Amino acid sequence: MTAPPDAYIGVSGNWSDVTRWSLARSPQSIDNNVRLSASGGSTVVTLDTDVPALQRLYVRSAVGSTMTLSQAQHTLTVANEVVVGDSGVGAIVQSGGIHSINGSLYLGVVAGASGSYSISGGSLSVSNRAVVGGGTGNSGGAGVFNHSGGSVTIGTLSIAAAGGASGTYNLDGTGSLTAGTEQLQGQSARAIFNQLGGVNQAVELMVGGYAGAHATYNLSGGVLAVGREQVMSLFNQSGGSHSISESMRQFGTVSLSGGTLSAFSFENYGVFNLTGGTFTGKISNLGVVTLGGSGAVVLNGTVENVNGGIVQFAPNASSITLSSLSLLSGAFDIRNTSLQLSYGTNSSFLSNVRAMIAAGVGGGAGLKSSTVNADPIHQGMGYADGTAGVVSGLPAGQILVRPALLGDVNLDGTVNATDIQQLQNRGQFNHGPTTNGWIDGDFDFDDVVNNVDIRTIALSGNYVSESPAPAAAATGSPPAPASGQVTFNYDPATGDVTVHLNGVANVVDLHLVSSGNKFIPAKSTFTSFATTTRA
Ligand SMILES: [Ca+2]
Ligand SMILES: [Ca+2]
Repeated sequence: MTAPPDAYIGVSGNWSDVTRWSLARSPQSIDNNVRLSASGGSTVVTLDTDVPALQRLYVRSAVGSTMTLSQAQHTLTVANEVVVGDSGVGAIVQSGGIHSINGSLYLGVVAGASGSYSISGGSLSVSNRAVVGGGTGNSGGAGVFNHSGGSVTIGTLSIAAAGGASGTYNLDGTGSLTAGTEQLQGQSARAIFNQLGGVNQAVELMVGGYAGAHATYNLSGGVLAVGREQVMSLFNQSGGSHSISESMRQFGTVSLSGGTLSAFSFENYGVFNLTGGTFTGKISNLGVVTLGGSGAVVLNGTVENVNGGIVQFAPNASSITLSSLSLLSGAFDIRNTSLQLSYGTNSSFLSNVRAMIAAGVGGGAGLKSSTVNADPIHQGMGYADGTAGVVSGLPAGQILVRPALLGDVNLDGTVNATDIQQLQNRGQFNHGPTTNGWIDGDFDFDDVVNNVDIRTIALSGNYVSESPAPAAAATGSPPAPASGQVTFNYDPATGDVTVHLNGVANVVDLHLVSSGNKFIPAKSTFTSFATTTRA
């Protein structure tokens, strides 16, 4: 049996004033629909008594007027749902007391209507859904939740849940929000969560229900602690503490410019901008990670590129210095990806990068490549400054770091006579006084180019002769190379490998290593070399 609605009528007053109610009594638990309806101006109903469990409570108004329920004390319990703003403008203002909803709360339910909930003290609990902007159908109005104090506990928080609905949750001060799931949906209008302070704890946080959703979480202060998090649109953090105890899956854009962000696991499929603040954790990067900016960046963990992920420094060259990027633990793993660094006018950048690579190669915190580490015989951490003019297409002011074949000093992907020529042109072989780098032929980061580095090339087997094999080669008579240039020639017809010194006098040893001990010195010819055969 359905009881008739009980409706509050007239001007501002107290809940307990029976003369204000259409049934000439205060609402009772048998009332299915209790309506606070303002027909003109601004009407405030003050809760001045405990209210027995109601079925449904509506706070609404005619267009152009406002209805507000004010609670500073007492207990208000609703068994089914509370609807604020299913027409006109509705508001609940709570500064104390207990408001318990054993169902759902809706703010701003239909197009053109708006509903707000402002809490600065006391407690609100919603066991099912709290919808800020949207109702049970497919349309919605504007919902706002202002939370500056008191505690709010919600089963599922949905912001801008329906098409056309917009919703904003503002958390600040000493407000405490605890929820099972928080969804910033933003189907066609925007869902926004602004956290300037307070504490927000959720088992699961979703920023944007799908790719292209209009959802934004802005964190500038306070604490956000979640178990799982998924971002499909925007997350901007400029301050505060943001921790993810389980997993973050990021398909949109996450920007960290201040504060702390820590994640047990962080999968980046979208764009992750670290321009300031501290990130702690491991980033598995399948998208784009951009490091550096106007603020100091601390990366306290590991970046691993997976399947084509890009890690790069921000293009704002002059503001980036390596001293503002700290790899406190773990490493910056570029895997098989090229890392291009814009350093502007910072003249110490190259040596800093070189030091980070050396540290990473040595196993410490630094730049490293797990691809290189898995194949140390053939690969090394190649790097070059565009200013040197030896890497094609690399402009001045940029540094390229990439896994490279040992010996590929010009980073073109091949070790051939061009690289040997570059070694000679750079003139750093056994030349002590200057610090040497990859482009000079120093592959072991000891600052000098010597026999150890040359031996590294030889042992790698990376060298390929790109001299075209003329017809004469088939007869075992390769063309004579230029004077002063050591070359290797491989004759595919005979399998012979011939070393031509061509007047170079300082080659002191030559190592030939075969797989399976099949190399037979007695069948080889050595000219101008002493040979040693290993047992
Ligand atoms: Ca090369
Ligand atoms: Ca060296």
